[in-house]
Amino acid sequence: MTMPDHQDLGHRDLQNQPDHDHGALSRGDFPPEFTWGVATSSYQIEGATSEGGRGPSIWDTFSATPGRVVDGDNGDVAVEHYRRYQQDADLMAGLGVDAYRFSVAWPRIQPTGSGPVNQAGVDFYSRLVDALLERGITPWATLYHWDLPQPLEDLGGWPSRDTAYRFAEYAAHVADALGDRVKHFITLNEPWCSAFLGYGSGRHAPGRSDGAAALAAAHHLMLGHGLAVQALRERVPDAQVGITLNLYPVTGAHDGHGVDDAVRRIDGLSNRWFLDPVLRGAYPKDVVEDVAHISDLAFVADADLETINAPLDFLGVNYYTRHVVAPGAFPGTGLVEFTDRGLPTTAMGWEVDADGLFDILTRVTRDYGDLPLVMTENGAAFDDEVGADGTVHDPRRIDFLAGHLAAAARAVRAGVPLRGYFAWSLMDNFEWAEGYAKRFGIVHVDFDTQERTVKDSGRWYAAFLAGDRTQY
Ligand code: IFM
Repeated sequence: MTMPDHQDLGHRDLQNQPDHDHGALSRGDFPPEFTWGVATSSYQIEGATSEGGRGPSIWDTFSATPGRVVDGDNGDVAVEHYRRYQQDADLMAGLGVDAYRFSVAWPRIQPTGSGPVNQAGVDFYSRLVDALLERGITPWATLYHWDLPQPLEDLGGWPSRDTAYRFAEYAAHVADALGDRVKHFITLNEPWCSAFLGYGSGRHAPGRSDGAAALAAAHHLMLGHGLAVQALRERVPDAQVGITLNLYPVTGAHDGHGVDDAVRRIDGLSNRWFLDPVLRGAYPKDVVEDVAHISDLAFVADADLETINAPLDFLGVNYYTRHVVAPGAFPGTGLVEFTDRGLPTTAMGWEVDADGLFDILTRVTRDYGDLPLVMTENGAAFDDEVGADGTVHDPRRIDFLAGHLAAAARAVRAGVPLRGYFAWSLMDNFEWAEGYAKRFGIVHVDFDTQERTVKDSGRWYAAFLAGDRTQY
């Protein structure tokens, strides 16, 4: 099917598109130039944390702290991608993907977070990029997927303004080293997680629990993003540059009193707190009021929002589930409860809600305009096992992917300028605070032997990419 020019669709009702072609889906339901890929991140797959001059990151420190990660797991070995990147590039080529989204580990490029580059670190990513290009796979590099150099955390971390400037310098180094071959850059992955899980709830590294610090971290992450966009554009003028946000449709659990306000609050903090500065150059006023008892946002300096609002080539959207909310037990406090609706869940306990993908994509286009969107992550964890015959049957992951791709195709038909889709993840890996207990890969990894086995879902994705029409 051909993609209508999105400019013509600005006034269409994005929510009321007919759901034709129900029951079968193929790559042909997406625009011909659509990018199909798989995604990973450095700390989750590389291992070799002490090799090649890499410095320590906040995730090394956090994982080494008892009680922080399930089973005391860490990324020291992970899935040995640092050593096995050629084999992994072969896997991707076997799947038939167009593109690979990986992240560059800041502590490999600058072991202390500032100063000159560590050549061994640059060389690793250079070899990886070459391995991809040799196989016809387009590299998409994320600059920050959560592995902040520990020395920068020791100096204050993301709540400190200086970290934003260090990030821009690091971005410039990566652009200088890889920009001759890498033309797709994502500045940050999910700054909501870095800020609010890292500095607010303490569930992620560096494990701090301080609301004011979390808000400052969010601001400096976005400032770092804006500065990095400038650095990338100066050095790689033909680069496509974006940022990846984890976005959620937010729905009320019932129609009762206070539900609309609960929805507004969670949508504000989960989505608009990042979308509005990045795409409109302003913080949402209602959320500024919501958080006033935590922070006066004195860290927002003149012109910061202009920097954060740097023009982008695309917005990366990571989608996993919907938030369903209700007012909490203490009326008037603004506290909100997260509930579920009894839908099937993944091993993460997240409800499987493909319609939510349609809802969030159409919402972003309706509220923020025609910026191209790329699904930079979508996938599911299930308790996969290798069968006696050596295969991994994961029918629920196939259903998940097919259902979400169908929702994405529907969004395209509704006029959303969606340009790409990256399955999370290429292979099982270190799932942060969950350690190795949650498997998101379309390729299974035996964490003892490092053997890779393409799961049924990987075979399904390969067949889809090869043009097969599949039922969903
Ligand atoms: O594994 C993570 C990834 O690093 C960021 N997005 C969500 C994934 C699943 O939790």
